[in-house]
Amino acid sequence: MTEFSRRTFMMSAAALSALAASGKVAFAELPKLAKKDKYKVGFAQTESNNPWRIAQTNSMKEHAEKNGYQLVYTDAASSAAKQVADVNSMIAQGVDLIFLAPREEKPLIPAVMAAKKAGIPVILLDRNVDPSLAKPGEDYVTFIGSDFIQEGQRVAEWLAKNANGKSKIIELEGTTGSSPANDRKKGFDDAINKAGGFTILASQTGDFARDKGRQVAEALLQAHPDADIVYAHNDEMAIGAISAIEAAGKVAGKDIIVLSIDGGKEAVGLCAEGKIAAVVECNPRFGPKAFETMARYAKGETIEPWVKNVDKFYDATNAKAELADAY
Ligand code: GZL
Repeated sequence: MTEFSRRTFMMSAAALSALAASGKVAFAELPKLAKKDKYKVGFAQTESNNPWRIAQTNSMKEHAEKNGYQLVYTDAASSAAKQVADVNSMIAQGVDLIFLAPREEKPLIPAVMAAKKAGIPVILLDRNVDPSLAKPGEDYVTFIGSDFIQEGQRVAEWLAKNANGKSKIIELEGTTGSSPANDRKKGFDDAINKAGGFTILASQTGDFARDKGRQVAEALLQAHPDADIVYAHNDEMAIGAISAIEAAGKVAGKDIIVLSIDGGKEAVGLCAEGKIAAVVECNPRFGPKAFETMARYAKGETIEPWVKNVDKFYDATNAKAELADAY
């Protein structure tokens, strides 16, 4: 370290400690939530382009109403930049707490930090932020959601036991940079490679969307006519892939095994029909646990860093019987 930079470092360290001692600059602690009867709560949603997102939003609106809270709801229309702006507008409106489903792991960090700086607690729902950039219990209260790595692993473990000789995989990834896409890929790929005997021919994002999933599946099936397994990170892309499989003159469930995650009614119905082989649930009904966690935090409880959702599993053995309970 040069003499100049050493002196600069010493000066800034001294200045910072003086400021901290003055109480003027708190090294922002995790904001608390005062106990009140009525709250103004923000919910920053990523988009409303699929049944999963709509089910999550409905659950949050229903439970905000049940609690008698004012809900400030925003829809980022599939734009992380807009979601950051949405959070900043909630901060400007002086909400008491923000529920945030960060569309992608990194771009939403500034929003999380801005809320913390403004003294507004954030609870992450459904999707997470990059853990190297923001921490539960320090920068936000907690993450409420599923174990996406485990979801991918469960699909791979089912496939390893039930492939019956099929082995050539096309993978349809979720939204690039989102925690479910990153972790469902990691969980599945690591487990299927460990099982041995399978090849992932291609892996490409369909952005969790039905038509994009169909288009990508169409292109990859043409490029890889020997593919006999499709692993989709969500139901929408799995259903899109079934259209592509049928357009290619093949039979889903016979020529090609289709695997999915989410467990919505349509996919579980297709599982009961045999077109989808297995679905790991990722339940979107966050309302009850979101507002229960908020109430615990308002009472002064220390919340665990991850409030983990438990996911069901559907295949031919239970899809018909459990269809009524699917979201
Ligand atoms: C998962 C959630 C994902 C769903 C998709 O928690 O973020 O986003 O799996 C949805 O269907 O688009």
